[in-house]
Amino acid sequence: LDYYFIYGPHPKQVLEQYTALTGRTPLPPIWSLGYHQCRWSYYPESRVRLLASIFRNKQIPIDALWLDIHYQDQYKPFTWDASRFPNPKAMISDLKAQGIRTVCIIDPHPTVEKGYEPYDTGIRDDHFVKWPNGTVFEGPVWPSLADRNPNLSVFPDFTRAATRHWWGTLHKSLLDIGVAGIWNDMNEPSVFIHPTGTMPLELIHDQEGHPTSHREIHNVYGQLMTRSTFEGWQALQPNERPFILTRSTFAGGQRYAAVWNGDSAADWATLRQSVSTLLGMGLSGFPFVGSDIGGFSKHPSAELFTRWLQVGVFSPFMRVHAEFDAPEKEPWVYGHRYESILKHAIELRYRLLPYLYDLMHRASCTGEPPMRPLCFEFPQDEHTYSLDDQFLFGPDLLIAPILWEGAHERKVYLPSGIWYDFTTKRKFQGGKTIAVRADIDEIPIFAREGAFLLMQPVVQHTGEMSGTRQEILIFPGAQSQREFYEDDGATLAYQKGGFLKRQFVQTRCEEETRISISAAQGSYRPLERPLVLRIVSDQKPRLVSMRLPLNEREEEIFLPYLQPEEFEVYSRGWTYDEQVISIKEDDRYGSFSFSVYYQ
Ligand code: NBV
Repeated sequence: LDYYFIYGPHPKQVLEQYTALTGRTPLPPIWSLGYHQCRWSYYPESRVRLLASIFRNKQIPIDALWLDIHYQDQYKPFTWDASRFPNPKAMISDLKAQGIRTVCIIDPHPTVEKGYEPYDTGIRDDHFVKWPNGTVFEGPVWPSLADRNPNLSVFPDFTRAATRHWWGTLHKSLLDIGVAGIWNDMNEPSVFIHPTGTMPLELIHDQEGHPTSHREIHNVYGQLMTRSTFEGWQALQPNERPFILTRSTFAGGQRYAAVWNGDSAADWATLRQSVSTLLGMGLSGFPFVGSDIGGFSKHPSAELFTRWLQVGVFSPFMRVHAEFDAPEKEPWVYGHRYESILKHAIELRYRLLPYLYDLMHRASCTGEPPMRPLCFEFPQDEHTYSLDDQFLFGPDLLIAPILWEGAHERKVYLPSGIWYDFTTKRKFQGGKTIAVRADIDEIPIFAREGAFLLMQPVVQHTGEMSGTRQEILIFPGAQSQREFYEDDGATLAYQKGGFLKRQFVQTRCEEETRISISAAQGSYRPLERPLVLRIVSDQKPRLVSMRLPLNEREEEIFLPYLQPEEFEVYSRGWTYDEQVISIKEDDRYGSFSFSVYYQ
């Protein structure tokens, strides 16, 4: 055993040092942070197309639809069932034209079948796990339950570099037709053998020429599978960001895949447990995590589904999923009232996407998870140590979801400092526990004094973001600052300077609040867009100005006051409504600032 002692002392430093050792999650494609709809399984093609059109007609934002094991021919990885999906390429490209990506499941169990390429090439080149006597291990998984020619499966030995490379190349057929994400399941590995549910422990893995038994490899098998998928993808599409979801992984697996916490039962105790599990995963170096919204097995009530989705808004990975015989779980199946509540929650996710994307960028640099326990930010406050039913979303938002059946209120602990109710903008003194009400359409959310939230209006998918107005919601304190990161959300151009980074600073004194925006670093520029600052304030200002550098001097331009109803229509100006000062201007990338004068 090798021991590593990580000093910290702040939890953020512990995680930074731990992830310096085990690796960090690369910046994901931005679409993968949108809303995902999945079930076991959506088929045939007409049903998938119908789903896409219902989402678009109802204007419920979505970025991805998922295909579980039934898209494959007799559960064989890297094949398509031609009767259910006669033309996957056309379907995938039609969905993409509507801003919806397709993600496909790939399990690590090719079928034993001559004439099936993964089996033939795998046997030829010695890619499968073996018994100690050298014969290839064959075990039952999905293909043994196929309707036609049920058969056993073989298992790639991902401990061999040549095997990882070969497995990676098999993804070409999927990536070539536009599949945007790969879902690695059953990679513990799961084998239908009782009572262990996995491979016999005496099986032999090559381990880069140092053979060892499955006893030693079991816990890293899933991670090695995702590594193989990730590296294969990098080789096939060198300028793309892979998106992989995995069920099994190991310390360091954050470099390759997002993780979900497996099959959840649709009950309240499991919802509560999922929150602490996701927080624990975040502290363990895995920032890109989520649970099956609505639960996987059993039938969630409309209330449970809604409360679960409200947690999902703040889970970095947000996917609804359902077991094979679970009822439908699309946002419209619970009737009009719930449809509109769920739609609003998904819209909130999209409004906060620029903030989440920035948090994922930070995670890629420091390991800090977007969804984090309070003790991660407030380690000096012992009160926070046992809180696992409320959490922070980035440094600035405190989320206190309703996790109990029938509950319309709950207790929330606010650490010391000033906090604002995100919706009503009401102010609270922290350092104590308060009681809050939250009807089924409400999520208790609090913003920390000094918070900057990078937001946008609702979009139907992430492809609509560039050129959409940027909104910065500010909860002023005496002085605070925040750096925000943006890029094209898709390619690796950011590694060569193709990003946009700038510093926002706010200072407040008696008669003035000033927001300064630094000159942009990096070469990425979104399409031309308006910038809207929203500053929470219980005082109506007298004047608002913008300062721009002008030939070594500074020019101060006073902005026109607009009535609240005019604000949407005009391209520049300011207004005051419901305790928020809104300022609109063209976004620009040199340094500039806004001053709000109260007297
Ligand atoms: O592929 C079917 C399911 C999948 O929907 C689920 O998310 C995984 O966790 N998969 C498990 C296999 C089911 C085994 C009983």
